[in-house]
Amino acid sequence: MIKVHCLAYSRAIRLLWLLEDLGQPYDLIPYDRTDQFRAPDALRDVHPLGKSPVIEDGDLKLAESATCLRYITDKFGDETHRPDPHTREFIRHEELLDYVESTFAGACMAVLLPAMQGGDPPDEARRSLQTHLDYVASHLPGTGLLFGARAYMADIQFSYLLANLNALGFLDAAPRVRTYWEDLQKQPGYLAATKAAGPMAPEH
Ligand SMILES: N[C@@H](CCC(=O)N[C@@H](CS)C(=O)NCC(=O)O)C(=O)O
Repeated sequence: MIKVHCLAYSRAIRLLWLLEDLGQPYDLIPYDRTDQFRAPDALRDVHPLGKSPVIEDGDLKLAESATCLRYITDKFGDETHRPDPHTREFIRHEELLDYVESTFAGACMAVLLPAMQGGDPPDEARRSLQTHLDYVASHLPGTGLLFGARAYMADIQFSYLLANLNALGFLDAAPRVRTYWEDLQKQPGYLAATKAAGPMAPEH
């Protein structure tokens, strides 16, 4: 059974969403945040970077949520969380799945970190975020999720950052992205994962 080292309010909840969708049991190892909202030292005993998620499957230990999502779909032969490999949508989905942590997360953290400490994000960071939110919106159809009504891995990957942006009001100027986030929260896997591990974002 896959072991998921899951910090509170973290990207690890993405993996629980996928595992819940697949009906696969998992061993959830929960960690509380410190008073500074950091990972506890115990996570450094699990992985040198001391971050979450980390999964263990037998003697394999993996970090990076996008890699973990791909590992889980491949392990269970799942074909329902990404487009058919013979289609153009397949590589677009791969691009978006990688974009979330490689590029979008940096733009999000530049506003989230100051805001979480009660400060005002720099104008430059706000402008950059808006560029990224417009870019995300450009990939969304008129209604629903990125590739239809069901969540693919890229949708799951977006969820954590959108939860945190929304909690601090940063989706107010991006109405299409906000309805996307509202639709993501109706997905059964999201509901099951947050029931198991708590919300993706703290209340502010
Ligand atoms: N790119 C990594 C990011 C991992 C990461 O930064 N995790 C956060 C939680 S969402 C963490 O452990 N933060 C605690 C800390 O840095 O103290 C991924 O996608 O898994």
